[in-house]
Amino acid sequence: MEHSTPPSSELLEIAIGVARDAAGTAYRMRAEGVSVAATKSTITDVVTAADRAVERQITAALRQLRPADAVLGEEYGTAERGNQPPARVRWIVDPIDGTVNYLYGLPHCAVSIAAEVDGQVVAGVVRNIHTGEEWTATVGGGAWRAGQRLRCSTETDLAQALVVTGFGYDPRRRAHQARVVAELIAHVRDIRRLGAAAVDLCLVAEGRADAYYEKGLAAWDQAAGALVAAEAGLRIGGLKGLAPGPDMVVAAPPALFDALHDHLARLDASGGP
Ligand code: LIP
Repeated sequence: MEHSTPPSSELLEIAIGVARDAAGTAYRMRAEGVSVAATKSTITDVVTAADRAVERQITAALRQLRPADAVLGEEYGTAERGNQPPARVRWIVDPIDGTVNYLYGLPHCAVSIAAEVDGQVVAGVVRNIHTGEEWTATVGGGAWRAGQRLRCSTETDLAQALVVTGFGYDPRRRAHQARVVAELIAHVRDIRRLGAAAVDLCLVAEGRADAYYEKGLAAWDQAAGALVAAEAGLRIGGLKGLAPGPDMVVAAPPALFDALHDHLARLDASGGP
């Protein structure tokens, strides 16, 4: 096993370089025209040829740069490592987060790459494929975009909070999530459904919305974005003291977290199908 691991700043530099190339490929493939290559959990859970090509490109680049590391990607899962000893560094990759937006040409989708050391995410980059906006963070090193250190919203009143959320691909789960939104919407400024968790978390990190929550996220949807959000001052958690995860990810300024949490718990937002 690798004894010393590189500083998170070095892992971030690797992630940024790989993400920029990958976003370029995704952008070019979109311009050439994309279509649904296959569906996954439901008929609306689509994958395009670009999702697969971009993930293969990212995995190959990371393999080249850091052969001993593990890679977990949305489309191919954990990349094969032969009989190598366990890796201390694992890369968590969403080649195109917001695939439905990507398919429809909506400019809210991104390459998301996070570096995890001994189980803790220490560096992450989220790069919007269309706009080129790039959010980065390292643990203790802050969150950044375009050379600016990011700070989350200072809103303290939930009734004036702009809240971002999302819906899964399973119609029964969507119905449950819609019931939660139907109740919550009377207690907040407004709701936004933008369609890419990684970018959603980064927008909240820089105060372009006040808070975010979603049920059903996989590690690759949120690993990098959640680090950017936490380093910008947001509190990240699940419900009822649980860690953020597939059941629920809530990201809110400390002053708003409990109020939002309590509504979501009351509405059983982490429950349902
Ligand atoms: C998407 C998430 C989004 C969620 C969608 C989907 P994908 O990830 O980023 O927040 O609402 O249902 O899970 O499938 O585009 O990688």
